[in-house]
Amino acid sequence: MRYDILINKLEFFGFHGVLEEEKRLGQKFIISGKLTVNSPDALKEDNCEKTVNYSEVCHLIGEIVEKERFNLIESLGDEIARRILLEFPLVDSVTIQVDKPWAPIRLNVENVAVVITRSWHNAYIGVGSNMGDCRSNIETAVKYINDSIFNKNVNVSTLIKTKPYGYVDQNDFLNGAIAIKTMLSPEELLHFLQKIELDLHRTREIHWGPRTIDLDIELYDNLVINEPDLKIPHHEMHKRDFVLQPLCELNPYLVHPVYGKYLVDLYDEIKK
Ligand code: PH2
Ligand code: MG
Ligand code: MG
Repeated sequence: MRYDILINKLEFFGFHGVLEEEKRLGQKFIISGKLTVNSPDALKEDNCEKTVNYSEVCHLIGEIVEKERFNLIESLGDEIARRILLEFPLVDSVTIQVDKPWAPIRLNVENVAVVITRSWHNAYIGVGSNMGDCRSNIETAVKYINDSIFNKNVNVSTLIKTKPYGYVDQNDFLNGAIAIKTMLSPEELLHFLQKIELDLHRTREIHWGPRTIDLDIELYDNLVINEPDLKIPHHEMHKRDFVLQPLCELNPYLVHPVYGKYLVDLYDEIKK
């Protein structure tokens, strides 16, 4: 059962702001939020253990607003949303409004505010390596993904040795797939993966050429994105056995959002 918990106008005194006097004198911040909870049992059992205790959420918000310091109310709102998602696993999605009623703008204004939403998304990442110690490169990339404060539930498929596809004059690859729950947007996830590639000394000399690590977003929920530098689903995933085989091991009944077919069926088509 999915339902919403609303928190209206929690008041705190904090020291967030860009101006020196805001950091020194502090001011009032008012937080409101909507948490979407997914709990199969809370309503059936009438049991607080099976839901999200709003009192704990309010105290967590207080800790952040009163003890931490941000320049932007955007950053404050995002930190509150992120911490609620991480600390309350039954929350799927959270929207936080931060009001700053005393904002020093030398005009009469009732209030300025930001509204930030963060949610858990299911993403599937294809991983490949054919330079250096391939297994260790992939393990390092998985560690980066696991350690990120924006991800949870990281699952890695079996790693398989594959022949190079496309540009064939290069070493065999080690390939796999990684399933994650992430609160990063698709663009943020792309940048996060590119940063890992850079840290692992990925260079881009030959298109589709040898690489220490390649991390591609294959699927992100059932989203379709067609931007010059970001295509989801990965535009070649349905043709590649080294992508489909490990993905099918993790979840054969994922549906490709463009072709509307199960991955296991797409994999059968290219195996023929
Ligand atoms: N990646 C490519 C090009 N060709 N071939 C295999 N076997 N595995 C890969 O990961 C791979 C490839 C471009 O990303
Ligand atoms: Mg690739
Ligand atoms: Mg790539």
